[in-house]
Formats: sequence, structure tokens, C-alpha cells
Amino acid sequence: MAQDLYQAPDYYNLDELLTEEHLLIRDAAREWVKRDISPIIEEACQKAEFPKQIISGLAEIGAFGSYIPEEYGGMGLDQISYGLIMQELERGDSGVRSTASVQTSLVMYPIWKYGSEAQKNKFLPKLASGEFIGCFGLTEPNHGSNPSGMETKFKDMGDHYLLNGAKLWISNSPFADIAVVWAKNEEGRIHGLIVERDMEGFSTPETHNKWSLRASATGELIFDNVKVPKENLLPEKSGLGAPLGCLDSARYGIAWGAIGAAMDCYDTALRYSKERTQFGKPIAGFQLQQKKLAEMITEITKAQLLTWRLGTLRNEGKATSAQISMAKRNNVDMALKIARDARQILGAMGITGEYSILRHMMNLESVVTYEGTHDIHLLITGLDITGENAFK
Ligand code: TGC
Ligand code: FAD
Repeated sequence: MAQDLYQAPDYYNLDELLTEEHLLIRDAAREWVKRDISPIIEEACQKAEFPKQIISGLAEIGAFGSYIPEEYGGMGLDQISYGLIMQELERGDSGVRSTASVQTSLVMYPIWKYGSEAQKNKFLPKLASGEFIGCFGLTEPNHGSNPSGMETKFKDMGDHYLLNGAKLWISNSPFADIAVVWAKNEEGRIHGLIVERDMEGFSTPETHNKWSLRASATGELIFDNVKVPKENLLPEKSGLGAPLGCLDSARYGIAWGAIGAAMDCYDTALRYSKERTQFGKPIAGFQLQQKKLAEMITEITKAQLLTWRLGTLRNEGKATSAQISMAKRNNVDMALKIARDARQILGAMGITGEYSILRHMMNLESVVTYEGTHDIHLLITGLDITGENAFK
């Protein structure tokens, strides 16, 4: 990738809505991405390898457990700080943000909210420091948008549980130390179980040949008569609402993250349009290119306002799941459209790894699907405003 000249757009002076602490946290993440992600990310993507050397840096900027209380090793930050960190990470690459989303929202969050005190003390500090990496197993080969149909199940064997089944499309699974796995008991009730890497019968084959999110490792979770100790069941919540509660936190982070990817595409295209000359003048001077750029900054600004407001609602404990769905859906769609337009502004250069845009575009094709597809989030809004369920 060419030198990182990123300048974050802030068309409506939204920094004025942020506290000094927000700005410090955001700027530290921004600087870290410039220093430690931008120089290595293109090669990691081309090689389709997760750059493990970034784990300690992610922990240092507070990306693991941003809002988890300090007594468990987290940073005890508010929701806007968490969102800003996700925005900056995805400005670098969606795969980097994915790793932090999964660790914080899908692994630390359920242990913190649904775990026993012993589980919190055993796992949260190690997850916060990056000593442990976690993954989250909800999706199965036959059940993606409809997780309630899951087939993975566990049986009470007296002194342990016996877990059987398979999960697919699991971020970080190939190298995760622990997996928070959602499975049904003999009565068909969904529970969360913490499965540890060295448990017999547990394997995590990697999924290869992805064209998207190449700097993030994705894989399966296979459970072949895995003996899970009883103390690894999350005791405080069961039912589909338990994993869906984690998704609220991760979807919220993605809403911020997508803005980061969009801001990077816009900034790159704006700079390029001022430098690239055709027909005797910078292409920024042509109305067709101005239309693209003006629409980009308008959509980014709208998304920034929507998401900041959502953050304040979450800080007050008032954000609904449907409000989070709207922001995830809107912002990822917005970022994807901006990536496509920005790519065009760069002409042929837009398809190269010299610039980040096509990488963002390919990544966003995963982001628009995971954590609830674009369609599913529309149906969540539809249900919320009409009271009519159009899923089934
Ligand atoms: P439904 O009957 O609507 O709900 C079942 C129970 O759950 C409650 N609930 C929620 N609770 C907390 N948060 C939410 N967002 C909730 N949504 C629903 C609901 O109140 C009910 O509770 P109760 O007490 O009455 O039982 O369930 P449904 O089977 O009709 O499904 C609804 C639907 C389709 C919206 C849901 O299943 C869904 O969201 N599907 C999408 C699946 C999805 O998003 N999977 C993501 C997998 S993880 C992932 O992609 C990680 S990517 C990570 C990365 O790399 O960044
Ligand atoms: P399907 O559910 O089969 O959907 C296919 C199409 O049908 C979609 O367009 C969908 O919108 C549409 N559709 C489905 N139901 C309806 C309906 N009722 N009405 C209208 N249209 C509908 N999962 C995890 O558990 N953990 C992870 O860490 C994780 N990481 C991922 C990483 C990557 C890179 C990717 C690509 C996925 C990841 N996922 C993960 C899985 C992800 O959450 C699912 O892919 C997603 O929920 C969609 O499920 P599916 O792919 O099975 O699509």
C-alpha cells in the first residue's frame, strides 16, 4: 500500500460532540492503525494471513474489552469510546476490526454478562491482554439467518456435558484459545458453553479461498463427543436471546466500523481526484466526480450523526435492538456504495493494492452478510414498525 496519508473527514464538526477522553482514545487508535496496520495490511491480505503480531497492540489500545470493567482487565470505557475504536480499526481493515469485535462483544461480553464469577476471573483478564483469543460459534452449515434451528447439542453425562455438532464461518476459530459455543440441551434449550482448545474431539479447520476479509482467519468448529466440564456452561442466561444479546453489541460496533471504511475510501478518492489530471485539469474539477464525492461526504456525515446518537442511547441503556439493526444495515450499505464509487474515481489504479479501496470493498461484502444480513436487518425494522413478522 502507498504511504498512509489519511485525514479523517469531519464535515459537521462532530469532534465537538466528543469528550476529551473520546478524542484521546480515538486518536491513539488512529495513530496505531497508521503505524502498525497500514504498512502491513496489504501483504497480509494478499497472503490471506491474519497478522498475529498485532494482537498485543490491539490489547494496548483497549480494543479487547473496551467497555468491560477494569476489575476484569477491561478498560471500563463508555459505548462511544468502544465505537470510535471500532471505527479506527476498520479504517485500517475490516478483518482487524472483526478480531476486536469478536473478542470484546462476542466472547468477553457473554462471559461478563452470563458467566459465573469464576469464569470471569479465569478468562476475562487473559482475553483483555490478548494472551487468549476467543471465537463465537452460532452459525451452522444448515442454520445461518435462522440460528434457532441449530443442531449442535449437548447431553448431561452427570459429571460433564458431551457436545456434538459443527459450526461454520467462525472468525478467528483456526487459532482461538477458547470458543463461546451455542448449543441445545436435551430439552432443546439454547445455552452457551466455553470450549477450550485442548479439549479432546474439538477441531477448528480453516476455511480457505475467501475473496473477502482475507486478513482475518475464518474456520469451522467441530465437536466430536467433546467432554465439556460442567463449570464451563454460562449459567446466567439461556435461550436464543442470549446469543442475540451479544450480537447487539457486535452490530453496534460494526455500525461504527463501517463508517471508518467509508471515511478511508472517501479520503483516498478525494486526494486522488485532486492529483489526477485528465483533459488538462484535475478530475476533481469534473461534475461527475464531484457528484460522487459530494454524495459520499453527505452519507458519511449522516451515518456519523446516526451512530453518535445511537452511542448516547447505549450509554443511557436506552438503545433498542431494532435501532442497532438500522444503524448496522444503513452504515454497511453506505460504506459498500462509497467503496464502489471511490474505486471508480481511481480508474485502473483503484483495482491495485497500492490503495485500500478495493480491499475495503471486498471486506464489506462479508460485513454486509455477517452479524445479520442486509435483508434480515430490514425485516427487523419492518417487524419493529409494523408489528408483523415477515421472517417466517
Ligand atoms: P425471535 O423469536 O425473534 O427471538 C428469540 C428470543 O430472542 C430475543 N431477541 C433478542 N434478544 C436480545 N437481542 C436481540 N437483538 C434480540 N432479538 C430477539 C427475543 O425477544 C426472544 O426472546 P424470548 O425471551 O421471547 O425467547 O427469534 P427468531 O428465531 O424469530 O429469529 C429472529 C432473527 C431472524 C432476527 C434472529 O435470529 C437473527 O438476528 N438472525 C441473524 C443471525 C445472525 O445475525 N447471526 C450472526 C452470527 S455471529 C457473526 O456473524 C459474527 S461475525 C463476527 C465478525 O467477524 O465481526
Ligand atoms: P442464509 O441465512 O442462508 O441466507 C442466504 C440469503 O437468504 C441471504 O441473502 C439472506 O438475507 C436471505 N434470507 C434468509 N432468511 C430470510 C428471510 N426470512 N427472508 C428473506 N430473506 C432471507 N457466524 C458466527 O456464528 N460466528 C462468526 O464469528 C462468524 N464470522 C463470519 C465471518 C465471515 C467472513 C462470514 C462471511 C460469516 C461469518 N459468520 C459468523 C456467519 C454469518 O453470521 C452468516 O453468514 C450470516 O448470519 C448469514 O447466514 P448464511 O450465510 O447461512 O446465509
